[in-house]
Amino acid sequence: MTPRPWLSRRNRRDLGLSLVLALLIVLALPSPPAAAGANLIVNGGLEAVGADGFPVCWEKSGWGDTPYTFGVTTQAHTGTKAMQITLSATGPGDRKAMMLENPSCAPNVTPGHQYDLGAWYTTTTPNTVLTVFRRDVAQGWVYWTDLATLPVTTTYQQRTVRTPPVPPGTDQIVWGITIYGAGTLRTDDYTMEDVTQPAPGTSCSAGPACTEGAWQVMPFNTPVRAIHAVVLHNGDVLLVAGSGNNLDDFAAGTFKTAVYRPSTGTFTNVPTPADLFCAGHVQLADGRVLVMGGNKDYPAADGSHGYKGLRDSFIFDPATNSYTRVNDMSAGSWYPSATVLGNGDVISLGGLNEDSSGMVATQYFSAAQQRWLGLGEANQTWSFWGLYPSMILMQDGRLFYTGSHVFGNGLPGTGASIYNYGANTITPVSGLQNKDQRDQSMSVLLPPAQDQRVLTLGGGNIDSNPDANRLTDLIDLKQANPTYTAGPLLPTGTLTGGVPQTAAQGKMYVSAVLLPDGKVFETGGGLHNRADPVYEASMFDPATNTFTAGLATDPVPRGYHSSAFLLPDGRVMAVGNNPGDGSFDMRVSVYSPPYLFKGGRPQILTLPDNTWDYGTANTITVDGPILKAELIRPAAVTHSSDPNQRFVDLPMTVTGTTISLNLTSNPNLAPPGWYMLFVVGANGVPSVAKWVKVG
Ligand SMILES: [Cu+2]
Repeated sequence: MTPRPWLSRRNRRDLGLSLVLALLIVLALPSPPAAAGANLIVNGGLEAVGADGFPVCWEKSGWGDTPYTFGVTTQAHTGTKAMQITLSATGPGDRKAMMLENPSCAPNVTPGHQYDLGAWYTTTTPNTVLTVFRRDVAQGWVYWTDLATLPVTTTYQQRTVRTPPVPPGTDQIVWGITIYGAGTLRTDDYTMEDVTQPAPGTSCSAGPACTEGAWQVMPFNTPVRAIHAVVLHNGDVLLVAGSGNNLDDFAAGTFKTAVYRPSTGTFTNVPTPADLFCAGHVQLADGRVLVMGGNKDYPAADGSHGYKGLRDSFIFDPATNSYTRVNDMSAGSWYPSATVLGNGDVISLGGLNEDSSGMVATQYFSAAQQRWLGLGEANQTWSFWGLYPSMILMQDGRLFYTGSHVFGNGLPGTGASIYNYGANTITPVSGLQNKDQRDQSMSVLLPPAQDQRVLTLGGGNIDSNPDANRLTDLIDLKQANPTYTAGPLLPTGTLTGGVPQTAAQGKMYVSAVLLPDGKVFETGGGLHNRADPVYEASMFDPATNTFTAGLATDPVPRGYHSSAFLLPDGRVMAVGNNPGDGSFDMRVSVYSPPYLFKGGRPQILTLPDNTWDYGTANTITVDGPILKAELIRPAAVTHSSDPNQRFVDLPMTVTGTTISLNLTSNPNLAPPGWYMLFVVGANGVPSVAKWVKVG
């Protein structure tokens, strides 16, 4: 290849610029190695822009005196933004659309791995080139290589090119497209994927991330206080604040919702018709989200009343990003539960009523009638279930109240029970440890749902405010008279983000996320009422009933009003934190579990039919050996409560790379709705999900 005279000058210029930017912008964020199979580019679609109107995590780079224009154009490949550079003459010098050399923007890479770099572009000059820089642990940012010249095209074309193996001592790269001839270049929709296939028997080469996973804090914030999070079947994430625990916003009638698109890092604000702060929410069978109750009033300054529950209810439609009102509930509901049943109906229990007393009705939403039944139409026990009671649907249609709840003591008696709506009975369940210190514990139906086992983790008590505990409890709901048994203690955490503490720390406000490899990721939490975040994360294995301690911890504290949930690409997203000083953490963290550092991910190549009936076999094709397949119901989580989270095993019939997946005939094991379909390769690495509609 002919040496290009401008190469050395260009590199010098870039390094100077990068130093300035690094000083101005860089936060000391942890830098996880690359996660295989996901798009590693932050803001690859260029839709998220900063105050200057330029895409977040991108920069205008280049050198020389040739006149040029460099900006954002609406003539995009997708969305409404692309970068456009026009150079008036051919050299000397160039202009480059480059990724920022900033730890939270630059993609992390693993030495020895190869990556496919892709971009959509138009160009009127053949004098363009895809250029890559690498961060050398010893030398800092250095030029690495030019990978491709982009042929002239007036309509958007995609160019994808594979890197050579990343040199030793490299931890990040940035890349972009350079124009050095007279003409106009537009670029959009950048992608980057780890395509390394591990040699048989080769272990992970990503260092600590191989066993701990790795967190990355996104370079943007949520525009709303993310108290409620619902993963939608189009891959977006609904984030609901309502008044967001902010009295001024409540007084002003300022209620907020935003929809986050993980693939672009963009947020869409959604008009919010009522104060949905501390409402309930659940996905309906068609993928719309039923939102119920919320906040009618904050406590009176004179103490004459506490929080009051709204009766309002809405359906959020991901197709239009809008709320539509349905009929009112039969009682006000602040902190209500929401569980979808095998027939697609929804039961809501607990919370505070319109007069701030305990809500004792069973509120029942009929899917067929698309309305809440009146009090007299639903079976009633007139029992108070507490706030956000965790009510998990059992395979026989009954609801298991796990004892996880929000605020203060547990319910009288054993603190856990089984509720039979049809028979109108409540049967106590014994064995839950320390039931009055399980405030803001979390309960999950363990993978697979067919095993009918529930794990309850941690908890505290905001009234008596002891140190939160490390207790866990396990129960097998297949037993005739199930009782809880003590599980292993949660691993100890730290209070200061890495500095070991002498005291063993437990946690309330804990999050537990079902992962596609069949394990449960446990993260976040705090030691006391809206105070003392605990930095600890672990992996629970339902097959052995043990925790693996010492996983990477979220750099952001995640206490009251925080949530963590699974994204369709196999990563975990965490939002929210609302400590006692009334502040709210708007940062977004994303966790890549250890399985994303083990090289090639299996792919679901075809899914001929994504609407599955109960008891049917459904064919997919994949690109290699598959260990297992499952459906995971997308999150609808708030306050450590997501009783609908479930992992439904799909027994397989394998014929080479054609696999027949058998869906259970029991709707109580997989209530109707949209699910994420994952396949898991022989090395325990899951695919990216495809969406399947059940029922
Ligand atoms: Cu709340």
